[in-house]
Amino acid sequence: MTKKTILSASVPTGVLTVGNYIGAIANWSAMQEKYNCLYAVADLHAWTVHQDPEMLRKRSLSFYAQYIALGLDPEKNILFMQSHVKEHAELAWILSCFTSTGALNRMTQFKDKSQQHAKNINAGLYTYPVLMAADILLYQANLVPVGEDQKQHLELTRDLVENLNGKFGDVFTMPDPFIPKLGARIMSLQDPEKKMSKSDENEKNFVSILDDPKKIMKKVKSAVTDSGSEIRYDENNKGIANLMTLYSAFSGKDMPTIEAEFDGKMYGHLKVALGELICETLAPVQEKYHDLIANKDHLHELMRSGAEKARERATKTLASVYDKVGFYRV
Ligand code: ATP
Ligand code: LTN
Repeated sequence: MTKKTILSASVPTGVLTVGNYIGAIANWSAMQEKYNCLYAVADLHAWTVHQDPEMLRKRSLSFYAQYIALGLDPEKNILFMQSHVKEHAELAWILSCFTSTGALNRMTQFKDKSQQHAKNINAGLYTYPVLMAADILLYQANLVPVGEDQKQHLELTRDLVENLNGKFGDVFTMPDPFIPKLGARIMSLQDPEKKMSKSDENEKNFVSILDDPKKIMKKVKSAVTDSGSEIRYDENNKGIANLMTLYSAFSGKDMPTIEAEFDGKMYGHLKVALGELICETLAPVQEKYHDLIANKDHLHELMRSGAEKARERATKTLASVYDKVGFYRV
């Protein structure tokens, strides 16, 4: 049986957080054995909001190295930089001609981000979901692991597949979203009502993959919790529930086991145990990251090879689309 294809990506803005790790990258690496996986650093998407060019370049390399340090094996997965495969932009153009402005107007991420970046509501921000559809369809992905917030973009992708396959025959594979279980949504440390976000301006809200142990302990210890003291999982107690979710994700223990472990103990005990667990887990990741980043030539080699493998598939899909839509070929 041929393996199914998985594609996902994250945008190199801000810093990768433990939220990204638990909600995305840990799931990605769990799939590397069973599926054909492609994971991109979506640098083209980054420019939908303003970027400092040098910072973007640095972050893109850093994200790529963090993917590997967090467990994505470049031998088992195709790891690549989106801008290294120019077919993404080319297919996005075609797809944009089949996407109605009405559909784009309904995208909640566009509405949210337009409010956040009111001075820079650019056409790229508007057509962001079309580029994302191109990312997915170029590789004929069957499954797309994404968070709940990206489901609407995937629906738009599915509508495009229906539309184009209806007009031109089977051009694209219909992708399904692959949404991890709800517990995997990590909330902000200072405001557990909102999700932990990697581009949050307040760095106390997140633990970054590259934070040093002192910082991690400090951030976890100062996480907002309610005034109670009992360590019980209760969705209404968002602060403590979030710390328990993190503890569960990092330890692999379920909630009853965690409740038993902290029976009769205080919030402070859980915070210290969680902080230490995160530090322990991230120590080898950071070590690997620093080794990788010290050898840029090796990383560039991996990037070139990833892009080459990605391009092999992408050119096939794009050629077939160009044929179907009637571009003159010689
Ligand atoms: P930003 O806040 O900059 O928009 P983000 O932190 O939401 O970014 P994305 O690039 O949108 O990160 O997402 C990368 C992946 O990480 C997605 O699959 C997303 O669902 C997942 N992810 C992001 N934040 C969390 C979180 N707090 N908990 C669980 N998963 C998350
Ligand atoms: N929009 C996504 C990142 C992303 C993506 C993709 C995810 C860009 N291209 C293709 C899955 C498939 C996000 O913000 N998480």
